[in-house]
Amino acid sequence: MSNLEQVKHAIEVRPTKPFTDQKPGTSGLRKPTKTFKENQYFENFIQAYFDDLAERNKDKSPTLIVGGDGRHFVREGTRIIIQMAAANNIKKLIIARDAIMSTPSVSCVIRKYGTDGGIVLTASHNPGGINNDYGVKFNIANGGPAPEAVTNSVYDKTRQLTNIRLCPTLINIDLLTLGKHSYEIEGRSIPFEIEIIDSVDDYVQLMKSIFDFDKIRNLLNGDKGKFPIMINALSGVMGPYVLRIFHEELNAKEVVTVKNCENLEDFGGHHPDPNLTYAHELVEDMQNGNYEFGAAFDGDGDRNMILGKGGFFVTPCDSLAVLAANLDVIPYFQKHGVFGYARSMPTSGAVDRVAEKSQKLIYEVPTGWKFFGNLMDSKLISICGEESFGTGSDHIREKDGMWAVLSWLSVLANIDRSVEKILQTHWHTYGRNFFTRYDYEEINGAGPFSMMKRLEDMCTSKELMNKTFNTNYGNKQYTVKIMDDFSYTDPVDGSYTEKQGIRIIFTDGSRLVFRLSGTGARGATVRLYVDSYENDPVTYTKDAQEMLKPLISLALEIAQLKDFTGRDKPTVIT
Ligand code: G16
Repeated sequence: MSNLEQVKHAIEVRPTKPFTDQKPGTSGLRKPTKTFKENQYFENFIQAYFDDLAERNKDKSPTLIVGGDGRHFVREGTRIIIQMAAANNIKKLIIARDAIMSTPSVSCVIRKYGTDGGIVLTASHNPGGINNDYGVKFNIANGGPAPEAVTNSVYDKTRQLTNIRLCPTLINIDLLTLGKHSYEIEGRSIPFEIEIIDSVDDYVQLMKSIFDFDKIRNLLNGDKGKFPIMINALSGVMGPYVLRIFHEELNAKEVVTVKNCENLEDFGGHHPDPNLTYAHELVEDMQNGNYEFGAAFDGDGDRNMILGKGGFFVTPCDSLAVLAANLDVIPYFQKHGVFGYARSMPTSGAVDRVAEKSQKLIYEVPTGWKFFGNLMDSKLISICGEESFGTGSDHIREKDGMWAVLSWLSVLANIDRSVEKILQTHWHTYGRNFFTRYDYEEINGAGPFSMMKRLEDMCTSKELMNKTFNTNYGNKQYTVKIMDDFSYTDPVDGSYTEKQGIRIIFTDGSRLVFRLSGTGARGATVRLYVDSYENDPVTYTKDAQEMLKPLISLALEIAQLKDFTGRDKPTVIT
């Protein structure tokens, strides 16, 4: 029942100074937490968003979802958003209990409640806490991340901002109790409403409508015996979702071992990025051979890492391809059918082979989940993924870690109980794309930018075209077929984006990609992606790092990476 408070809250217009550095990156604005907390930095960014929203909703007071990944300043940030929303003509905020909601869950509830969008307080896989990172990202009415047209417009407004609007007396809102509240605001013709929801409930309902939970329950602890698995939530937002789905809904406490399922403001010191480096605890747990399957999530629950028995690593590129090839085991796709597939440009071409065989469309988009939204809305694709540990489908408009795990368990329940065997069978059917990513994180100075500039110039001058490189590895030679700076025109709305990464494609189809990360909060992070296809079965069991050695050394030589960055090895290898 809605609870109307009798007090009238006044709107304060507070002067502010614009910042010049509030340009959102790959996925929202990410900065050190302290930056957001000082000098109304957070408030400015939110005000610019509300100004933009007002411009887009001239005849309407929007309703928004608000949630965050539980890191330091998420609860305080939510309280600031409440005060500012009331003063900015927002009709209603639907907020997760305790302000905690995974990114996929935000997307789920935007779609379920039909809201005009949402605000997600997260820096995703970046570490949290007062001395680490914070982030804000805006989602639109389809549930997906705001496209560049919106983020650019918000950015423009951040640079012209002169004041922020808020209701400072709107305090002590109970974020812990489910319910609806209304507040009278001076100068507003309609009350301001808040609803506190249990987003875990909504999300679990969605998962139960997609997957056959009985089948997954039977895999875990059924007629074929126990199938022990390990799930590590890295102290991010996923803990409550993991416990609810695996221990309650699937009733599999006995066989599903969980770790780090308490959501902590500093993620317990974890770097909540589910890769081989930062989720090493899961890798070590899996290496003991006691678990058939392992998975980890990132801070806000949209990324996932999948491991098989003994720590067998499934690259996110292969994960996407395997799921794409086996979607028909999932009731949602049996019902809705499978349209095409999509991947981000640096992601390996493994899913392209699945598309080719199944005669479905495949789209290659720039890095960033926002580029998949139009394709899903237009029913051009059903599943998409990125090498950065993101996999998802058109059930929502964000990548979805839990969805990927339940998809994998569905494949294991229906196809083969071994992750490694599923991969081997897949490679024997489609060939294998060997893939690796080298990250050189948080580099100070201009070096990375100069390196990219030089590579851009090389694209323009075409100086590498048709050039053959000999490597120090046997008689391996590579001839450059294409070198370009990736650009993309959205096939649905025609929007155009450029400078999305340098591609060097060789005559044998192998690819090198260089990009600067758009999610870091300090310094510059260089990413090098290497992708090479083999269809000789003898190679399928080989180690990716060994197989890719010639291409990696060639990449470092072409980019003169050490000279520009001062780094002689990456901080993370995937
Ligand atoms: C975000 C985006 C992803 C992107 C990733 C990596 O992930 O949502 O689409 O692939 O960043 O971006 P970059 O290479 O620019 O760092 P998340 O999980 O951080 O939101």
